[in-house]
Amino acid sequence: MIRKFTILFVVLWGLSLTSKADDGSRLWLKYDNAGHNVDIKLPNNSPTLRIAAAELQKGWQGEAVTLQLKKNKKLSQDGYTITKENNRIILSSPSEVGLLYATYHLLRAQYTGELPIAVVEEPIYSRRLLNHWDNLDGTIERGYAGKSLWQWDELPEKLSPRYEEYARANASLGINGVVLNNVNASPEILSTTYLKKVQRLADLFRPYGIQTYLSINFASPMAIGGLESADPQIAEVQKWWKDKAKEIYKMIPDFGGFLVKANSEGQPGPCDYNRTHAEGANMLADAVKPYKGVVMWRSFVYNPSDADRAKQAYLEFQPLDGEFRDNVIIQIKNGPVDFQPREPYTPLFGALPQTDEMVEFQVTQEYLGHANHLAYLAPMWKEFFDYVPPTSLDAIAGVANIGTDTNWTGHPFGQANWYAYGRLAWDPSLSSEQIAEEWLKQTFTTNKEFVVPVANMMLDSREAVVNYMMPLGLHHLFAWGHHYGPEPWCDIEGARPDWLPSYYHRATTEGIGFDRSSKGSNATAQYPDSLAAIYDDVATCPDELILWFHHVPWNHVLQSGRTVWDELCYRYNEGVSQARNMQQVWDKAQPYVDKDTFADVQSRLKQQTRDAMWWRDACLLYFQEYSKMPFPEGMERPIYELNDMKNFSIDIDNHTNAPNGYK
Ligand code: BDP
Repeated sequence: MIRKFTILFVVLWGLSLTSKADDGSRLWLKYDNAGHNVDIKLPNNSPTLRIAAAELQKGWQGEAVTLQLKKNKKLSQDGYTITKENNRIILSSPSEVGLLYATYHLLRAQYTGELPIAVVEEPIYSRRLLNHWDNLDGTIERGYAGKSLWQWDELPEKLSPRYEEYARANASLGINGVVLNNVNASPEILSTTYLKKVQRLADLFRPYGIQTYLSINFASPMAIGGLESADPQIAEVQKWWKDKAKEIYKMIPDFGGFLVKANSEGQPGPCDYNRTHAEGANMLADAVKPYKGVVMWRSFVYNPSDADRAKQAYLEFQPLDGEFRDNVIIQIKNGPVDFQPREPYTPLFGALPQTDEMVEFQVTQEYLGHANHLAYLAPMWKEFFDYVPPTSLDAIAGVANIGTDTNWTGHPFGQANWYAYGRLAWDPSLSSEQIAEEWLKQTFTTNKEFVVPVANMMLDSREAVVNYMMPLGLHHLFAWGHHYGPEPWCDIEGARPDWLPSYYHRATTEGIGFDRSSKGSNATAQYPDSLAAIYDDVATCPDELILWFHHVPWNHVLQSGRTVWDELCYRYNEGVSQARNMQQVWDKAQPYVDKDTFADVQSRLKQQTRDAMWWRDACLLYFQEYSKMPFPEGMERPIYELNDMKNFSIDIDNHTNAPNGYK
């Protein structure tokens, strides 16, 4: 239950942040109170409260502030109130970290022009996590903003100043847990050598209210423990994990727990020993239970031989409901395939009434143009919450988009996705628009000549990406390997069929789309009855998802009144126009933005528009081979030949894994 009551006193602070050169490194935390000495009262001098005081001293321009620790039966631990008494602002919370959150609330309000005088806030989830897919060698799986923040070679002796900045940014949003390493986990992370490094980071994050978690490799007892098996039913294996947990908790008493990718994409797991996911998860859960740790067990599993990939997580996990320990949380990707620009929600949500569930969003834009495309993702996450009530979940995770780049996220607007994820993890009822505006005002300027059009551009951007990449429920048309450009024709000998686009689009001269209705794979039956009926019927399935759930003839008439072929042409073109439009909006933003940031975004928008045309031409020319239908009247024509498109490729820069140009 989220309790929330805010009275806003709107004041125009007229803060403009453009006077200074700005390399993006300060994120949305550009506090500057011009040396104003703030009168602050603290209940004690703990590290957390010292951070709160320092933040206020750095950035608060208003009256005196009192922070008070106070039991409040109506508030959860992280909750807080903000009130005003006798010319003092009173921040009150049952916990120190709640006071830190209240501090950030106050500072944010100052920049968004709304001075709160009666606020009651508490987060919807007690676990709000960021997952890093960082490898121990410094690379990041699906990372597009430089290398890993964690300087494993220097730890535990040396601490990069960025760790503290990172913790601060997370705390300012209420993110309170970080998984440091990739789900494709190296067993080494559990070695004593690495645990000492992890301990150092955990110590640093603690005052910011951040708990540390690790991804583990299920075969660790073999890889680093010298055992011959990792079978969860073997006593020695169980003991190994218990001993490991003991070692970890001795070093990190508030360690959060384990994140596990098991029996997925080649990772080891309990199924290697004919055990279930529940047996594997429970063994780990038992090991961390005495210390209040949790196991976040991922449901991202699919086998090449089995039926429809979109059905597999449900098929595997739904029968296990009721078998998991109470400190296991099943971590489920928002969509049933894999972080595509648009997917329906994964039907496993709501199908495990006796098991804790959490959603995994992807903040890094693996399938939405990497760090080159502007795609503001709050609307995508809100769309998920339209179907899966936030209160039905027990926790939330987002796969981070940050790295060692000076501005943290590569694309300056990537910061907005980190910000939006954190804000929604605290309060999923916030609107995409409010979050965009908050971020813009704190990051650039409060001037509404800038904020209004740029927020609108952000709000349309994800739909633009869907349009020029994969409209109407198309999915996974990506080029082999890098998941950046289009390759609907991709066919690699010997490749798993469910890693090839044709598995998903199923284009023939008859029609296009994946029949997941009751006449096909029957994935629709995994949804609650009312929704299943809508998705199952080609006449009621929304156009946005039609090719996800149905295989339809090219001349099938959609709800829009157009044929599938015409609608595809229309949407791909719409996507290109939307990208072009973003360029125009951004040009008008020039007076309000640091010169280098302006040029950087401008150049990325050029690339985005070129890519949009690449996507449109590649997909339409390819599908036209099957539809054999002409482009609709009045529609802009492709400027490439299909063969050009087939030979078109990009270089992936080894360092950032980001595409850096065309060949
Ligand atoms: C896919 C990524 C792959 C990840 C996998 C996962 O392509 O790199 O390891 O998901 O989530 O989206 O486990």
